[in-house]
Amino acid sequence: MAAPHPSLQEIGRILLDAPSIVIASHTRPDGDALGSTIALADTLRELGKTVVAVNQDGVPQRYAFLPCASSVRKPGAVKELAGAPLFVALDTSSPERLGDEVWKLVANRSATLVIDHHASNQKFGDVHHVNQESPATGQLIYELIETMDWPLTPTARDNLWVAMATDTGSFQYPATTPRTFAIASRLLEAGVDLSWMSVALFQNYPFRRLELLRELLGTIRRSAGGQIASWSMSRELIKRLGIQPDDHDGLIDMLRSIAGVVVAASFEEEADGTVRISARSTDASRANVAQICQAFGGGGHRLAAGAKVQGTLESVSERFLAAVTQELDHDGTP
Ligand SMILES: [Mn+2]
Repeated sequence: MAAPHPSLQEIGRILLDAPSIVIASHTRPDGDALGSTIALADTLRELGKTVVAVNQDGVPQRYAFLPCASSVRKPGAVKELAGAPLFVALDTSSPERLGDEVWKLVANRSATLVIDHHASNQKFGDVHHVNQESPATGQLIYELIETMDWPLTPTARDNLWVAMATDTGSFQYPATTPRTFAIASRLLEAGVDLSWMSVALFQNYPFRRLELLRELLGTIRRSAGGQIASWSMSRELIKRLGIQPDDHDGLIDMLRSIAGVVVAASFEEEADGTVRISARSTDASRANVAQICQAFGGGGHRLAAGAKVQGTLESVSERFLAAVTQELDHDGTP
């Protein structure tokens, strides 16, 4: 295969040379995971390749509107794979995040190609294109398509828009660059229906999301002199309201957007006796949440990271808040 740090040209060549390809992204997929998966799969199919797109958790209701969403299957629904496929893992920093069933499906793969933008990427494949400067994996897929002079299909266009719009927090997060806007502009020129897209993405939530928010607001905790804001989601609450994992996508931004907050944290009690931590930082120089979450067995980006930790809601949140407080103290600011 190619050099350890292959160019997009080399990545494109590897994809073109593969007789068949399986593309997957991380469990509990977000807009970037699904958008890049569908966009790359559709582009390669347009080029005549045999492509299977999978996600262990399938496509959540929130993203069912994505063009060709139904082309992403759960691994169990894939009956047969032709030969030894090239396996492409998108937007996924560690092998565990793909899920066991995906690895089982690609047991006879010829090689693993990783395309990602997480700084914490563990380089678990044979060939890696990891660019942590990129605000979204979708932006890397666009660069690949442009570099290779491949056609931009309407499906790829719309899915790349969703990938970039969601992972940049509607083009607001610091990783958003002039290049991001240049690509967004090209996607709009190519025909993205912006108002339809915005309604589908941000103005079409189920009522239970608001019911959840009402409850979460009652659990808000501020610590470290208002520099940390957090809330907790108990199993009981999740069951009572019938909350789906994607129902609270982005709600944590409400905590992050409070004046003076450096770290926002959300704690979610899981059915398996673990607590899922989501953390956001407003200032990477004061609190790098990827680093803090790594100490808890997780990972992510400097400003957005997470972990899954064994323990009760109370014990895990106490430990995590203590670690964040220490990090903020360490910085020397009161
Ligand atoms: Mn991403």
